[in-house]
Amino acid sequence: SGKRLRVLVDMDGVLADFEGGFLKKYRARYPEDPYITLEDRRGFWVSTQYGQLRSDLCEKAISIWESKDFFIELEPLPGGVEALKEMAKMDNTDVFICTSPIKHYTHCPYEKYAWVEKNLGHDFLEQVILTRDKTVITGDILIDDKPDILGVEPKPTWEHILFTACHNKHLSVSPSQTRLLSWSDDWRAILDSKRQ
Ligand code: UMP
Repeated sequence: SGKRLRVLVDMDGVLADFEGGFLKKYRARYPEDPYITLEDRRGFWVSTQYGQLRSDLCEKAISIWESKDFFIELEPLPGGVEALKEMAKMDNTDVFICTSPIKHYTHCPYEKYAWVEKNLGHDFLEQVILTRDKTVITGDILIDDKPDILGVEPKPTWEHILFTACHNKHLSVSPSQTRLLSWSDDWRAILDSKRQ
């Protein structure tokens, strides 16, 4: 009953395995350099933690996701594609993929669309929102692995559901913050709790 539910779903770290894809390609390209295991990842910004490990590693990390084929070759995270397809078929539910492209725009925006077409199908391209500021996008729920989602709108319409990732799993978040531990977790109950 009532109005439609609008669900915004982040891409990197929620649908696509950014961290796993990064580490694999970083180690292949810089085999002599130190790296951070996924177990030891802390903080949203990979480049910041690599820069703390050794100052030259910040730009080496950035070189990985600025490379051609980085974003298109990311593996889907377990259950994400299936969950999105199911969500999109639900009554009174609108699903959008809401993702921030990097500013080095040569490959990333194109490959994000190509990833959606490859993994979710051509029709799902209608649901893609590329934005560097998610606070200006209206929705009921935003499922995202970034702990702090800030922008020009101080009161976004959506409730942030924190999707657990290697970099945020140790964070103690506020009691009011809901987590989705993985796509095996009860995302349907979270959606239902937001329906009027
Ligand atoms: N990203 C960086 N630096 C990092 C980690 C990620 O620029 O250290 C990029 C990858 C994604 C974007 O394109 O930031 C994050 O987008 P969202 O997951 O917030 O949509």
